[in-house]
Amino acid sequence: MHVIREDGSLDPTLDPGLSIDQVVALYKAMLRTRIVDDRLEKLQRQGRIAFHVGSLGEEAAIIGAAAALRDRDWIVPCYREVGALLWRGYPLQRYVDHMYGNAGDPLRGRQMPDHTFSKSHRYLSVSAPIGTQIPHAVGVAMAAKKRGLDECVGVFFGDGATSSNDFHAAMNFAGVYEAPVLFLCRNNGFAISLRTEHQTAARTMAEKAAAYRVPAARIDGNDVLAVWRAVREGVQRATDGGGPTFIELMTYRLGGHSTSDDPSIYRSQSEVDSWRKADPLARLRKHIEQRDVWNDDLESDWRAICDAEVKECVLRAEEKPAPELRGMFTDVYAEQPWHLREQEAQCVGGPRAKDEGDES
Ligand SMILES: Cc1ncc(C[n+]2csc(CCOP(=O)(O)OP(=O)(O)O)c2C)c(N)n1
Repeated sequence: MHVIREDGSLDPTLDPGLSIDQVVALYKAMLRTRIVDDRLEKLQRQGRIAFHVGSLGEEAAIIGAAAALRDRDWIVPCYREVGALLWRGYPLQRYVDHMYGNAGDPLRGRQMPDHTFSKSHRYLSVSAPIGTQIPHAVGVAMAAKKRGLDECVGVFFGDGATSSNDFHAAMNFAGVYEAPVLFLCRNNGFAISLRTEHQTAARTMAEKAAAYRVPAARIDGNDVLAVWRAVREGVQRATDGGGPTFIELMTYRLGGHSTSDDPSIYRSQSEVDSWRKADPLARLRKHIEQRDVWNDDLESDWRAICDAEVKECVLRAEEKPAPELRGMFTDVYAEQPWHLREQEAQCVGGPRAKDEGDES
């Protein structure tokens, strides 16, 4: 399904009717996410952060879906959806602090970079094992249903995750109990280096939903308005008591799997270049330029604002100290057990504690 046509015009029969301000807000969020991504990748290459998993080329799928969910709906992410968290207003500084694992990181440097969470933004913790978040999402949805709450859950995962046990357990459960959950499958063509057609015999990911009697749609994930429309329809179904929806968002991972990956080993530059022509940002920009609400000046102003914002967050993050060493012993239990007290005493007398003292 396409809403924004090749020439930038909208298909009037499919236009979801967002205001022009909402459409521009989507574009700005997508561009901001891309600028953040680009800076984090450079910081990793410079050895200033350890790791980053980006969303280059998948911004429409991620931000379009986040925008179509309501504030009270839960997002259960994979690891590539920080754009959805930023869309919900999560402070960029807190995210950059997390990427540095410094004292400002809510996870105190104990998780991998890009594995953050925010309860107040209804964004569950990223879990690194593939597919494990999918049954969690169905559980959250079932809890909302049992409590009679008007809430649903959007769970993100990649095409590769549809080959995991957890995907099938979650789909089965959601189908049987009509859980108010949206399965948001970003089909970006790869599970790291493995192409989709090599990890599943299914022709589409959406057809897997049929086995569980879960209604499914397969749409252009690089068309942010098509994403918005499909996800909002799923939200409506869930809130009407119609249960789950599976949405296959067809897209392409323009960057590496993560900063630890070299995609040139398993795919050609010409393939990537051909997908660049379907860049979701270029598509949306064409549309908003046509409607006279965007131009080169506004583009460079917004880029400058985002660049300055990220730069400032990086400067602040680099000024912050490492998390306090004793924190890992003191914030685990309400009352510290004797063995942690002992370990804490040994640790704070050890060599790393000395470094901490030297720095302060
Ligand atoms: C259970 C498990 N097996 C293997 C991995 C290693 N791994 C990390 S990401 C990934 C690929 C996942 O691909 P997909 O679900 O398509 O998501 P994408 O990265 O393309 O967004 C794999 C195999 C893991 N994290 N967990």
